[in-house]
Amino acid sequence: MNLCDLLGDISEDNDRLTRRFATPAMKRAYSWVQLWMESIGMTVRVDAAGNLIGRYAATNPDAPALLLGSHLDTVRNAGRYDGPLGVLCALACVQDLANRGRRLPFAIEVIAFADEEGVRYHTAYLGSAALVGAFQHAWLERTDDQGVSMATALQGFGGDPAQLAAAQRQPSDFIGYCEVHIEQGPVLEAENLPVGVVTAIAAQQRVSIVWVGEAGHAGTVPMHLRYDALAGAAAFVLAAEAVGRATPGLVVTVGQLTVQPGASNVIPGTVTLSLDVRHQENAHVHSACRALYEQAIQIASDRQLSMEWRTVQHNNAVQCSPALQQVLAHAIEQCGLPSYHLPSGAGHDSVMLSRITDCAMLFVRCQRGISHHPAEAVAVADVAVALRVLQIFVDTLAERHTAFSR
Ligand code: HGY
Ligand code: MN
Ligand code: MN
Repeated sequence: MNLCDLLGDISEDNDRLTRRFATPAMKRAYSWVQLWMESIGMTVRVDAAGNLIGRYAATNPDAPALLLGSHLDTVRNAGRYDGPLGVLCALACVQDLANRGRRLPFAIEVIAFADEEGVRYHTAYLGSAALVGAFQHAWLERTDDQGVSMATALQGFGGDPAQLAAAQRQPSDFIGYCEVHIEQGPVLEAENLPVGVVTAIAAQQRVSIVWVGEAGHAGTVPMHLRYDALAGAAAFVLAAEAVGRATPGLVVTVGQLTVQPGASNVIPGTVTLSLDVRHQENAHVHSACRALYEQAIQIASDRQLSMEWRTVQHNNAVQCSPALQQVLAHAIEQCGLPSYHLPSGAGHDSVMLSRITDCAMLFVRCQRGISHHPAEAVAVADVAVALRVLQIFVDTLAERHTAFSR
Protein backbone atom coordinates (compact mmCIF):
# COMPACT_ATOMS: atom_id res chain seq x y z
CA MET A 1 0.00 0.00 0.00
CA ASN A 2 2.94 2.34 0.71
CA LEU A 3 4.33 1.53 -2.72
CA CYS A 4 0.93 2.29 -4.29
CA ASP A 5 1.20 5.70 -2.63
CA LEU A 6 4.81 6.11 -3.73
CA LEU A 7 4.00 5.15 -7.33
CA GLY A 8 0.92 7.36 -7.13
CA ASP A 9 3.21 10.36 -6.72
CA ILE A 10 5.25 9.52 -9.84
CA SER A 11 3.48 11.52 -12.53
CA GLU A 12 4.02 13.56 -15.69
CA ASP A 13 1.82 16.26 -14.17
CA ASN A 14 2.52 18.27 -11.02
CA ASP A 15 -0.99 18.36 -9.66
CA ARG A 16 -2.47 14.98 -10.66
CA LEU A 17 -1.48 11.40 -11.54
CA THR A 18 -0.86 10.84 -15.24
CA ARG A 19 1.73 8.21 -16.24
CA ARG A 20 1.63 7.31 -19.92
CA PHE A 21 3.44 4.71 -22.00
CA ALA A 22 7.23 5.13 -22.43
CA THR A 23 7.49 8.44 -20.56
CA PRO A 24 10.20 9.49 -18.08
CA ALA A 25 7.59 9.18 -15.32
CA MET A 26 7.03 5.57 -16.34
CA LYS A 27 10.80 5.01 -16.24
CA ARG A 28 10.89 6.31 -12.66
CA ALA A 29 8.03 4.02 -11.69
CA TYR A 30 9.85 1.06 -13.26
CA SER A 31 12.98 1.78 -11.23
CA TRP A 32 11.04 1.33 -7.94
CA VAL A 33 9.30 -1.84 -9.07
CA GLN A 34 12.58 -3.20 -10.48
CA LEU A 35 14.26 -2.57 -7.12
CA TRP A 36 11.58 -4.62 -5.36
CA MET A 37 11.83 -7.41 -7.93
CA GLU A 38 15.62 -7.63 -7.51
CA SER A 39 15.38 -7.46 -3.73
CA ILE A 40 13.35 -10.69 -3.72
CA GLY A 41 15.74 -12.53 -6.00
CA MET A 42 13.93 -12.11 -9.32
CA THR A 43 15.79 -11.71 -12.58
CA VAL A 44 14.51 -8.54 -14.23
CA ARG A 45 14.35 -7.31 -17.82
CA VAL A 46 12.50 -4.81 -20.00
CA ASP A 47 11.35 -6.41 -23.26
CA ALA A 48 11.37 -4.78 -26.71
CA ALA A 49 7.84 -3.46 -26.18
CA GLY A 50 8.79 -1.79 -22.91
CA ASN A 51 7.15 -4.31 -20.55
CA LEU A 52 8.96 -4.77 -17.22
CA ILE A 53 9.25 -8.48 -16.41
CA GLY A 54 10.59 -10.16 -13.26
CA ARG A 55 11.08 -13.93 -13.07
CA TYR A 56 11.11 -16.02 -9.87
CA ALA A 57 12.69 -19.27 -11.04
CA ALA A 58 11.17 -22.70 -10.45
CA THR A 59 13.03 -25.71 -9.11
CA ASN A 60 13.46 -26.63 -12.80
CA PRO A 61 15.00 -23.57 -14.56
CA ASP A 62 13.20 -24.35 -17.85
CA ALA A 63 9.76 -24.76 -16.31
CA PRO A 64 6.86 -22.73 -17.72
CA ALA A 65 5.68 -19.77 -15.67
CA LEU A 66 2.53 -18.63 -13.99
CA LEU A 67 2.21 -15.03 -15.19
CA LEU A 68 1.00 -12.49 -12.61
CA GLY A 69 0.82 -8.73 -12.84
CA SER A 70 -1.05 -5.78 -14.33
CA HIS A 71 -0.14 -2.41 -15.85
CA LEU A 72 1.75 0.62 -14.52
CA ASP A 73 0.48 3.15 -17.02
CA THR A 74 -2.51 5.30 -16.05
CA VAL A 75 -5.20 7.48 -17.56
CA ARG A 76 -5.02 11.26 -17.11
CA ASN A 77 -5.85 12.44 -13.57
CA ALA A 78 -5.91 8.80 -12.50
CA GLY A 79 -6.40 6.95 -9.27
CA ARG A 80 -3.42 5.17 -7.75
CA TYR A 81 -4.74 1.57 -7.75
CA ASP A 82 -5.91 0.88 -11.34
CA GLY A 83 -2.95 -1.21 -12.52
CA PRO A 84 -0.24 -0.74 -9.87
CA LEU A 85 -2.25 -2.65 -7.23
CA GLY A 86 -2.09 -5.76 -9.42
CA VAL A 87 1.65 -5.49 -10.04
CA LEU A 88 2.37 -4.96 -6.34
CA CYS A 89 0.05 -7.76 -5.16
CA ALA A 90 1.91 -10.09 -7.52
CA LEU A 91 5.24 -9.00 -6.02
CA ALA A 92 3.91 -9.42 -2.48
CA CYS A 93 2.98 -12.98 -3.43
CA VAL A 94 6.49 -13.67 -4.73
CA GLN A 95 8.03 -11.96 -1.69
CA ASP A 96 6.08 -14.37 0.54
CA LEU A 97 7.47 -17.35 -1.40
CA ALA A 98 11.00 -15.92 -1.22
CA ASN A 99 10.66 -15.28 2.53
CA ARG A 100 9.67 -18.93 2.97
CA GLY A 101 12.54 -20.02 0.66
CA ARG A 102 9.87 -21.79 -1.39
CA ARG A 103 10.39 -22.78 -5.03
CA LEU A 104 7.46 -24.06 -7.10
CA PRO A 105 7.20 -26.60 -9.93
CA PHE A 106 6.60 -23.59 -12.20
CA ALA A 107 8.28 -20.20 -12.35
CA ILE A 108 6.41 -17.03 -11.54
CA GLU A 109 6.81 -14.11 -13.90
CA VAL A 110 5.51 -10.77 -12.72
CA ILE A 111 4.83 -8.37 -15.56
CA ALA A 112 4.19 -4.64 -15.48
CA PHE A 113 2.56 -4.05 -18.85
CA ALA A 114 3.87 -0.96 -20.60
CA ASP A 115 0.58 0.38 -21.89
CA GLU A 116 -2.85 -0.96 -21.01
CA GLU A 117 -4.79 2.31 -21.17
CA GLY A 118 -3.65 3.50 -24.62
CA VAL A 119 -3.70 7.17 -23.56
CA ARG A 120 -0.56 8.28 -25.42
CA TYR A 121 -1.16 6.60 -28.79
CA HIS A 122 -4.85 5.66 -28.58
CA THR A 123 -4.24 1.94 -28.94
CA ALA A 124 -4.83 0.06 -25.71
CA TYR A 125 -2.89 -3.08 -24.74
CA LEU A 126 0.38 -2.18 -26.60
CA GLY A 127 2.55 -4.18 -24.20
CA SER A 128 0.35 -7.27 -23.98
CA ALA A 129 -0.29 -7.16 -27.75
CA ALA A 130 3.47 -7.47 -28.31
CA LEU A 131 3.61 -10.38 -25.85
CA VAL A 132 1.03 -12.37 -27.85
CA GLY A 133 2.26 -11.41 -31.32
CA ALA A 134 -0.65 -9.05 -32.04
CA PHE A 135 1.38 -5.83 -32.22
CA GLN A 136 0.72 -3.98 -35.47
CA HIS A 137 3.86 -2.34 -36.87
CA ALA A 138 1.76 0.46 -38.37
CA TRP A 139 1.20 1.63 -34.78
CA LEU A 140 4.88 2.63 -34.61
CA GLU A 141 4.19 5.59 -36.90
CA ARG A 142 1.45 6.96 -34.66
CA THR A 143 2.37 10.28 -33.07
CA ASP A 144 1.33 11.61 -29.66
CA ASP A 145 0.01 15.12 -29.03
CA GLN A 146 3.59 16.43 -29.05
CA GLY A 147 4.23 14.78 -32.43
CA VAL A 148 6.53 12.10 -30.97
CA SER A 149 6.20 8.81 -32.86
CA MET A 150 5.64 5.58 -30.95
CA ALA A 151 8.89 4.20 -32.43
CA THR A 152 10.87 7.18 -31.10
CA ALA A 153 9.22 7.00 -27.68
CA LEU A 154 9.82 3.25 -27.44
CA GLN A 155 13.45 3.58 -28.52
CA GLY A 156 14.06 6.35 -25.98
CA PHE A 157 12.42 4.27 -23.26
CA GLY A 158 14.76 1.31 -23.75
CA GLY A 159 12.48 -0.77 -25.95
CA ASP A 160 13.39 -1.78 -29.49
CA PRO A 161 10.89 -1.33 -32.33
CA ALA A 162 13.05 -3.54 -34.56
CA GLN A 163 12.93 -6.40 -32.05
CA LEU A 164 9.21 -6.46 -31.23
CA ALA A 165 8.91 -9.97 -32.65
CA ALA A 166 11.36 -11.09 -29.94
CA ALA A 167 8.94 -9.86 -27.28
CA GLN A 168 6.40 -12.45 -28.39
CA ARG A 169 5.91 -15.35 -25.97
CA GLN A 170 4.56 -18.81 -26.76
CA PRO A 171 1.62 -20.63 -25.12
CA SER A 172 4.14 -23.19 -23.84
CA ASP A 173 5.89 -20.44 -21.84
CA PHE A 174 2.95 -20.08 -19.44
CA ILE A 175 0.59 -22.21 -17.36
CA GLY A 176 -1.79 -19.27 -17.08
CA TYR A 177 -2.21 -15.59 -16.22
CA CYS A 178 -3.86 -14.10 -13.14
CA GLU A 179 -4.39 -10.39 -12.50
CA VAL A 180 -5.55 -8.72 -9.30
CA HIS A 181 -7.40 -5.51 -10.15
CA ILE A 182 -9.82 -3.10 -8.52
CA GLU A 183 -13.37 -3.75 -9.71
CA GLN A 184 -13.83 -0.17 -10.94
CA GLY A 185 -17.55 -0.64 -10.35
CA PRO A 186 -20.08 -0.77 -7.48
CA VAL A 187 -21.04 -4.46 -7.44
CA LEU A 188 -18.74 -5.90 -4.75
CA GLU A 189 -19.53 -2.96 -2.47
CA ALA A 190 -23.25 -3.57 -2.99
CA GLU A 191 -22.72 -7.29 -2.24
CA ASN A 192 -20.61 -6.33 0.79
CA LEU A 193 -17.75 -8.55 -0.46
CA PRO A 194 -14.03 -7.75 -0.50
CA VAL A 195 -13.19 -9.77 -3.63
CA GLY A 196 -14.85 -11.37 -6.64
CA VAL A 197 -13.97 -13.72 -9.52
CA VAL A 198 -14.16 -12.23 -13.01
CA THR A 199 -16.15 -14.31 -15.51
CA ALA A 200 -15.57 -12.31 -18.69
CA ILE A 201 -14.35 -8.99 -20.10
CA ALA A 202 -16.70 -6.89 -22.20
CA ALA A 203 -16.43 -6.50 -25.96
CA GLN A 204 -15.21 -3.03 -26.87
CA GLN A 205 -14.96 -0.88 -29.99
CA ARG A 206 -13.00 2.37 -30.08
CA VAL A 207 -13.71 4.77 -32.95
CA SER A 208 -12.26 8.15 -33.97
CA ILE A 209 -14.72 10.42 -35.82
CA VAL A 210 -13.76 13.64 -37.61
CA TRP A 211 -16.46 16.20 -38.50
CA VAL A 212 -15.49 18.86 -41.08
CA GLY A 213 -17.56 21.96 -41.78
CA GLU A 214 -16.34 25.49 -42.47
CA ALA A 215 -14.62 27.79 -40.01
CA GLY A 216 -15.88 31.34 -40.13
CA HIS A 217 -16.35 34.62 -38.31
CA ALA A 218 -18.65 34.20 -35.29
CA GLY A 219 -19.96 37.75 -35.76
CA THR A 220 -20.68 37.91 -39.44
CA VAL A 221 -21.86 34.51 -40.72
CA PRO A 222 -25.66 34.22 -40.39
CA MET A 223 -26.88 31.02 -38.67
CA HIS A 224 -28.50 29.62 -41.83
CA LEU A 225 -25.24 29.92 -43.78
CA ARG A 226 -23.08 28.03 -41.30
CA TYR A 227 -21.41 24.61 -41.55
CA ASP A 228 -20.68 24.30 -37.85
CA ALA A 229 -18.64 21.11 -37.19
CA LEU A 230 -19.14 21.33 -33.40
CA ALA A 231 -22.93 21.61 -33.65
CA GLY A 232 -22.90 18.45 -35.79
CA ALA A 233 -20.59 16.66 -33.36
CA ALA A 234 -22.79 17.74 -30.46
CA ALA A 235 -25.86 16.24 -32.16
CA PHE A 236 -23.87 13.02 -32.52
CA VAL A 237 -22.82 12.99 -28.85
CA LEU A 238 -26.48 13.13 -27.80
CA ALA A 239 -27.36 10.44 -30.35
CA ALA A 240 -24.60 8.25 -28.88
CA GLU A 241 -25.99 8.72 -25.37
CA ALA A 242 -29.50 7.79 -26.58
CA VAL A 243 -28.22 4.60 -28.24
CA GLY A 244 -26.37 3.67 -25.04
CA ARG A 245 -29.48 4.17 -22.95
CA ALA A 246 -31.66 2.10 -25.29
CA THR A 247 -29.98 -1.28 -24.65
CA PRO A 248 -29.51 -2.83 -21.16
CA GLY A 249 -25.83 -3.44 -20.45
CA LEU A 250 -24.63 -1.24 -23.32
CA VAL A 251 -22.27 1.64 -22.48
CA VAL A 252 -21.41 4.36 -25.02
CA THR A 253 -18.92 7.13 -24.20
CA VAL A 254 -17.52 10.16 -25.99
CA GLY A 255 -14.49 10.88 -23.82
CA GLN A 256 -12.42 13.12 -26.03
CA LEU A 257 -13.47 16.01 -28.24
CA THR A 258 -11.10 18.51 -29.88
CA VAL A 259 -12.33 21.66 -31.65
CA GLN A 260 -10.38 23.47 -34.36
CA PRO A 261 -9.40 26.22 -34.72
CA GLY A 262 -10.70 26.49 -31.13
CA ALA A 263 -11.20 30.23 -30.74
CA SER A 264 -14.30 31.71 -29.09
CA ASN A 265 -15.00 34.01 -32.05
CA VAL A 266 -14.56 31.40 -34.79
CA ILE A 267 -17.20 28.94 -35.99
CA PRO A 268 -15.67 25.45 -35.44
CA GLY A 269 -14.39 24.07 -38.75
CA THR A 270 -13.15 20.64 -37.63
CA VAL A 271 -14.03 18.50 -34.62
CA THR A 272 -12.45 15.14 -33.72
CA LEU A 273 -14.15 12.98 -31.13
CA SER A 274 -13.57 9.53 -29.62
CA LEU A 275 -16.31 6.91 -29.33
CA ASP A 276 -16.10 3.94 -26.91
CA VAL A 277 -18.81 1.29 -27.17
CA ARG A 278 -18.95 -1.79 -24.89
CA HIS A 279 -21.20 -4.69 -23.99
CA GLN A 280 -20.71 -8.19 -22.60
CA GLU A 281 -22.10 -9.53 -25.93
CA ASN A 282 -20.27 -8.84 -29.21
CA ALA A 283 -23.50 -8.55 -31.21
CA HIS A 284 -24.70 -5.55 -29.17
CA VAL A 285 -21.42 -3.69 -29.79
CA HIS A 286 -21.67 -4.38 -33.51
CA SER A 287 -25.32 -3.26 -33.78
CA ALA A 288 -24.76 -0.13 -31.68
CA CYS A 289 -21.79 0.89 -33.84
CA ARG A 290 -23.81 0.21 -36.99
CA ALA A 291 -26.68 2.36 -35.74
CA LEU A 292 -24.35 5.17 -34.72
CA TYR A 293 -22.51 5.05 -38.02
CA GLU A 294 -25.81 5.52 -39.88
CA GLN A 295 -26.84 8.36 -37.58
CA ALA A 296 -23.46 10.04 -38.11
CA ILE A 297 -23.97 9.89 -41.87
CA GLN A 298 -27.47 11.36 -41.51
CA ILE A 299 -26.27 14.19 -39.24
CA ALA A 300 -23.44 15.02 -41.66
CA SER A 301 -25.84 15.02 -44.61
CA ASP A 302 -28.47 17.18 -42.85
CA ARG A 303 -25.81 19.74 -41.91
CA GLN A 304 -23.71 19.50 -45.10
CA LEU A 305 -20.66 18.42 -43.12
CA SER A 306 -18.17 15.73 -44.07
CA MET A 307 -17.68 12.91 -41.56
CA GLU A 308 -14.80 10.43 -41.36
CA TRP A 309 -15.41 7.29 -39.22
CA ARG A 310 -12.22 5.38 -38.31
CA THR A 311 -12.37 2.25 -36.16
CA VAL A 312 -9.28 2.43 -33.96
CA GLN A 313 -9.61 -0.86 -32.14
CA HIS A 314 -12.13 -3.67 -31.75
CA ASN A 315 -11.89 -6.46 -29.18
CA ASN A 316 -14.48 -9.18 -28.81
CA ALA A 317 -15.64 -10.20 -25.35
CA VAL A 318 -13.17 -12.52 -23.61
CA GLN A 319 -14.20 -15.39 -21.31
CA CYS A 320 -11.97 -16.03 -18.30
CA SER A 321 -10.76 -19.62 -17.89
CA PRO A 322 -13.45 -21.68 -16.10
CA ALA A 323 -10.74 -23.86 -14.55
CA LEU A 324 -8.81 -20.90 -13.14
CA GLN A 325 -12.05 -19.25 -12.02
CA GLN A 326 -12.75 -22.41 -10.04
CA VAL A 327 -9.29 -22.29 -8.41
CA LEU A 328 -9.84 -18.63 -7.47
CA ALA A 329 -13.33 -19.43 -6.13
CA HIS A 330 -11.91 -22.29 -4.05
CA ALA A 331 -9.23 -19.96 -2.65
CA ILE A 332 -11.85 -17.38 -1.68
CA GLU A 333 -13.91 -20.06 0.06
CA GLN A 334 -10.77 -21.19 1.90
CA CYS A 335 -10.70 -17.65 3.35
CA GLY A 336 -14.18 -18.20 4.75
CA LEU A 337 -15.88 -16.00 2.15
CA PRO A 338 -18.54 -16.74 -0.46
CA SER A 339 -17.11 -16.82 -4.00
CA TYR A 340 -18.93 -14.26 -6.14
CA HIS A 341 -18.55 -14.19 -9.93
CA LEU A 342 -19.01 -11.04 -12.00
CA PRO A 343 -18.18 -9.71 -15.50
CA SER A 344 -15.80 -6.83 -16.16
CA GLY A 345 -17.06 -3.77 -18.03
CA ALA A 346 -13.50 -2.45 -18.00
CA GLY A 347 -10.88 -3.70 -20.42
CA HIS A 348 -7.74 -5.45 -19.19
CA ASP A 349 -4.59 -7.02 -20.64
CA SER A 350 -6.26 -10.42 -20.35
CA VAL A 351 -8.06 -9.40 -23.56
CA MET A 352 -4.71 -10.01 -25.27
CA LEU A 353 -3.23 -12.71 -22.98
CA SER A 354 -6.29 -14.94 -23.54
CA ARG A 355 -4.97 -15.50 -27.07
CA ILE A 356 -2.07 -17.60 -25.73
CA THR A 357 -2.96 -18.76 -22.19
CA ASP A 358 -5.74 -19.31 -19.66
CA CYS A 359 -6.61 -16.08 -17.86
CA ALA A 360 -8.16 -15.28 -14.50
CA MET A 361 -8.85 -12.02 -12.70
CA LEU A 362 -9.53 -11.32 -9.04
CA PHE A 363 -11.47 -8.10 -8.44
CA VAL A 364 -10.98 -6.08 -5.27
CA ARG A 365 -13.79 -3.91 -3.93
CA CYS A 366 -13.15 -0.21 -4.49
CA GLN A 367 -14.99 2.54 -2.68
CA ARG A 368 -18.17 3.63 -4.44
CA GLY A 369 -16.84 1.91 -7.56
CA ILE A 370 -14.93 5.07 -8.40
CA SER A 371 -12.02 4.66 -10.85
CA HIS A 372 -10.13 6.63 -13.51
CA HIS A 373 -10.36 9.34 -10.87
CA PRO A 374 -8.09 10.48 -8.00
CA ALA A 375 -10.77 9.43 -5.48
CA GLU A 376 -10.07 5.76 -6.33
CA ALA A 377 -9.68 3.95 -2.98
CA VAL A 378 -9.38 0.42 -1.58
CA ALA A 379 -9.48 -0.84 1.99
CA VAL A 380 -6.24 -2.36 3.33
CA ALA A 381 -8.29 -5.23 4.78
CA ASP A 382 -9.69 -6.01 1.30
CA VAL A 383 -6.21 -5.98 -0.20
CA ALA A 384 -5.10 -8.35 2.57
CA VAL A 385 -7.90 -10.75 1.55
CA ALA A 386 -6.82 -10.48 -2.10
CA LEU A 387 -3.23 -11.31 -1.15
CA ARG A 388 -4.35 -14.34 0.87
CA VAL A 389 -6.53 -15.53 -2.01
CA LEU A 390 -3.63 -15.11 -4.46
CA GLN A 391 -1.33 -17.13 -2.19
CA ILE A 392 -3.84 -19.98 -1.92
CA PHE A 393 -4.44 -19.76 -5.69
CA VAL A 394 -0.70 -20.19 -6.35
CA ASP A 395 -0.32 -22.96 -3.74
CA THR A 396 -3.28 -24.86 -5.23
CA LEU A 397 -1.83 -24.63 -8.75
CA ALA A 398 1.52 -25.85 -7.38
CA GLU A 399 -0.10 -28.85 -5.69
CA ARG A 400 -2.09 -29.70 -8.83
CA HIS A 401 0.94 -29.15 -11.06
CA THR A 402 2.99 -31.53 -8.98
CA ALA A 403 0.13 -34.02 -9.02
CA PHE A 404 -0.19 -33.67 -12.84
CA SER A 405 3.53 -34.12 -13.45
CA ARG A 406 3.84 -37.28 -11.26
O1 HGY B 1 -10.76 1.47 -20.71
C1 HGY B 1 -10.67 0.51 -19.93
O2 HGY B 1 -11.62 -0.20 -19.71
C2 HGY B 1 -9.37 0.21 -19.24
O3 HGY B 1 -9.25 1.02 -18.11
N1 HGY B 1 -8.26 0.38 -20.14
MN1 MN C 1 -6.60 -1.25 -15.37
MN1 MN D 1 -7.97 1.76 -16.47
